[in-house]
Amino acid sequence: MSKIIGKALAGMPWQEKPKGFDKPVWRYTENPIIGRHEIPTSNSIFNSAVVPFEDGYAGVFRCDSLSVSMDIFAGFSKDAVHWDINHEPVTFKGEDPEVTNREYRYDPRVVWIEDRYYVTWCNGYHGPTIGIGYTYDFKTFYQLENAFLPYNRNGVLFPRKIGGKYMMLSRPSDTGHTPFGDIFLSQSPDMEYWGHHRFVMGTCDGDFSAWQSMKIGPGPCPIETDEGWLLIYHGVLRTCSGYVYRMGCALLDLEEPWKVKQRSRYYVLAPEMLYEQTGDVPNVVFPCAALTDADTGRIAIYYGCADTVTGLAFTTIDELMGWMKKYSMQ
Ligand code: BMA
Repeated sequence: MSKIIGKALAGMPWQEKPKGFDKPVWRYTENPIIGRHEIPTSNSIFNSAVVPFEDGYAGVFRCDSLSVSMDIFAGFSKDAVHWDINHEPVTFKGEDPEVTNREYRYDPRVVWIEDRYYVTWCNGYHGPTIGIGYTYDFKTFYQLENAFLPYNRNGVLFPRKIGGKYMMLSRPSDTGHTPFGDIFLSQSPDMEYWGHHRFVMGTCDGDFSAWQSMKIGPGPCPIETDEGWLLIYHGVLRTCSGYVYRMGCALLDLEEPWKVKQRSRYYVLAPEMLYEQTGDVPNVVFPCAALTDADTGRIAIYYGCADTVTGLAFTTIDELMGWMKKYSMQ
């Protein structure tokens, strides 16, 4: 039995694993939980992040508009299933308009660190890079300096300092639909200057684990456990009819999280339902957030489906640890 290190969250969404189901992650029966037109101007709502907030939940959602521009919107919920998403995108306060000027914003992650909620996202600044901001109330947002030079995507913060440093995973990329991508870790004393970059893990050559052979990228903020940091990530295979995005998991060392202790050879979730297989970009499951309950080891994963709608899936710490050990890369 492994243990999640963190808070209890008894009220988080949960459904038991269906009887006879033999995979480690199962979908919410009412999926998708957020449809594509849930706000008046949205073409699609997906790749979004949620956290516990006050007596309910808050989140930052990727809503592409009817002109198909990419932006991030705050939203609130009592039960983490039904969401009220603002009709206007997040605007950031900041000292330098060079930084706060919006080109495009997408694929947010949100995490509570110390005294506030940090938001990271893919931020257009002469190409994609990692934007960082924070909020106390999901009403007023403050933007910090971009973490890196372009080009980079999937900036994902750890929920606490490790060895006195803030830590962020990311996936250096290119200007387009990047045909490569490994996960790296960067460290910062102050959330502004990032360095001490470390390689975490890369793609898998050949067909040993083909679902993650073209590129990989971190998903939800890593989950602290007594055995290490549990990382849920996406992996991509290039097929003759396009990219296919699946979900996998890995276990990173608690003190030196660039060291991989365990990694799943088999994926944990793949596009199989119609809402994952068809949409603006077919065959994509793209995890960006997880709620966890330390008392029971339950995990609720929020993931984008076919770049169009948002899905919810469930697992437990023991399911993922067991799967990784049974179908290990080592
Ligand atoms: C990636 C990102 C994601 C998207 C995925 C599949 O490069 O742009 O936002 O979900 O491609 O299209």
